[in-house]
Amino acid sequence: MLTRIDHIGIACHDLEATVEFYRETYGFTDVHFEVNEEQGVREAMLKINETGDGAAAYIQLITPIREDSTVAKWLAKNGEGVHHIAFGTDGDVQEEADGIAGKGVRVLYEQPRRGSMGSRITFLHPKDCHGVLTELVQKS
Ligand code: CMX
Ligand code: CO
Repeated sequence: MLTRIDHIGIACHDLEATVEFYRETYGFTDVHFEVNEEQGVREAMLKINETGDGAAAYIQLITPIREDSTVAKWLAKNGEGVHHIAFGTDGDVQEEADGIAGKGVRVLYEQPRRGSMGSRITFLHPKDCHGVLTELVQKS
């Protein structure tokens, strides 16, 4: 089952400056930096809240580390802004993806890949989701 918004992915040009904006403006001070070579991004996960069941929601700021990164292509076309939304799953992300694929939505990866903080992630094609690139996340 999809149980929550895990994060909103926002593409930006200057990661440090954008982190500073979220820190200064909203007081989101809990930040985790990571490089994901496979995804071609450097990212900052800013924690928004901590719910009673231990789940948290995040803002994921992403900036490309390579020119052929999908995020570099997206930024060149659209400029900075909301790039994707991510739903958290309470169980196996592949099972969730298989169920969604069975409804005719293209899942981008055959097997889940590594996401932030040891999570397992996969993506649904934006053209099958009314224009929204959608990620599924299983926490580690
Ligand atoms: N949101 C909505 N629509 C998008 C989109 C996005 N983020 N990215 C691309 N599209 C649309 C484009 O606008 C384009 O539409 P038109 O044909 O109408 O112009 C169409 O999808 C094809 O786009 P493209 O620029 O040719 O891009 P590609 O097909 O090469 O790649 C996608 C698109 C979704 C397959 C690719 O971005 C992808 O594999 N994404 C998943 C991985 C990812 O985004 N990683 C970064 C985040 C990592 C993380 O969250 O940890
Ligand atoms: Co993401």
